[in-house]
Amino acid sequence: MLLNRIDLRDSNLTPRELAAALPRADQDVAAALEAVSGTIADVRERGAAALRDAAERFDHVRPTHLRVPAAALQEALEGLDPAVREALELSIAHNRAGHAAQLPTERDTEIIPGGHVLQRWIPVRRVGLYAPGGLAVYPSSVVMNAVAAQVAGVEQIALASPPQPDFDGLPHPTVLAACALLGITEVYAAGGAQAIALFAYGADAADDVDRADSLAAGGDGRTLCEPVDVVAGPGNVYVAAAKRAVRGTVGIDAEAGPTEIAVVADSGADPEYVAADLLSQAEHDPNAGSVLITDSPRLADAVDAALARRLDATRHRERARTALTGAQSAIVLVRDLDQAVEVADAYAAEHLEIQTSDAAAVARRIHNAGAIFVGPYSPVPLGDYLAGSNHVLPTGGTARFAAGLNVMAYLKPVQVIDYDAGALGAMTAPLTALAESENLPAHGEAARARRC
Ligand code: HSO
Ligand code: ZN
Repeated sequence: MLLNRIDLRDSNLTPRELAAALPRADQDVAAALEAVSGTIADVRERGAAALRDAAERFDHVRPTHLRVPAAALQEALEGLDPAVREALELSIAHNRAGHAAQLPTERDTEIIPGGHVLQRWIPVRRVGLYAPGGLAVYPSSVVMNAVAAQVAGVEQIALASPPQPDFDGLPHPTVLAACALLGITEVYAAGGAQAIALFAYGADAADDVDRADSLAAGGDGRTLCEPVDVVAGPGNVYVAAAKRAVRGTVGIDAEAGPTEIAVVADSGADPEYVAADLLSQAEHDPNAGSVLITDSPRLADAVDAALARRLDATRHRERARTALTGAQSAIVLVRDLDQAVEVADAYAAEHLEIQTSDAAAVARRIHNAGAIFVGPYSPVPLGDYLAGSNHVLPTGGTARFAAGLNVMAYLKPVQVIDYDAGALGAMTAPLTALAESENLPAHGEAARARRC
């Protein structure tokens, strides 16, 4: 057997015991926080000079251009494989449609005659997006991050991605090309915690190249990057730690952990589909989690066998095998679909597939998942690229309380209070009573001063 088995068919666990029984990778953000604090302080103090030193140390290249020149973005777009370009354009179009559906509408409520509260949704002005460049390069994540911000109405979008030794210290050309397709022109060659610090605190130019790049981009010739209001985007544990460190100075979307997939499947599911989907997320990372929840021991055996076969044939078999055989992956045997739903909710997967008869009805019963994929023809990789849904999703069980990246990450609900004299007059007595009860008489005086 490839995957661990957890047999819950005869168990009657409390919610806490159930959560502890389920497999999960742990990610020590607190330890990483210590590791990144020096880098963050250095970027805050020395700006661009610190970014170059950090790049040399962590990315093994000293970038000439920290701000990617417009010509490099254009060149990357021209060099992009036409099939990839077409696919990225399709992904952008689908995501625009999917995210437009998330936009909340302004609503005015007349609380009392003449007294209105208007609910507005105001986009943050400036965001910094991070696109990782470690084990894999993710132009699709550029699309996911940026489209949500663009649909939300964010005015200024900057993006950072690690400098690559093979590309002259610029970010990967596919990432640059994706930026060009999205109309993002402010791009930095910066990775890891240093990129997050750059966005949180901004940075001054350090040398003549920085100054020339700033002027060429319409800047003041002194500043490399202005601070942003929100930092978003996935990354490794150091990026997660850096986000934790700057949270409060800026808004952040979430701290991403290793990716994970759970599949709820019954005896009618196709074991090849289930195995292929479990493997698809395992290829991301040796720490990725793949979990099958099923009431059919026969399906469990068939999926395990299919996985073993597929694993031998797949390109990233080494890291996928580590992921699938690790303690974070398992087949969980349950009594019935009711228990399957209970287990899926307790696990709160980043991605949850439902491959059962009447999958839509089972999906409706789920409370906790970053995104839910219904039926045999909605595999997670469809959501990773083209479904029109966002693939930046809550990991590590945080789907109990957190959502995937969406337009709300970039919008602030602001209430606008607009009362006329009659409406204020009607509120003056109860307002005074409450102010006196809190021993704040000047509050009541502010209302009475209007004499209405
Ligand atoms: N499955 C990943 C996202 C991704 N997949 C990017 C391919 N590229 C986390 O949701
Ligand atoms: Zn993926």
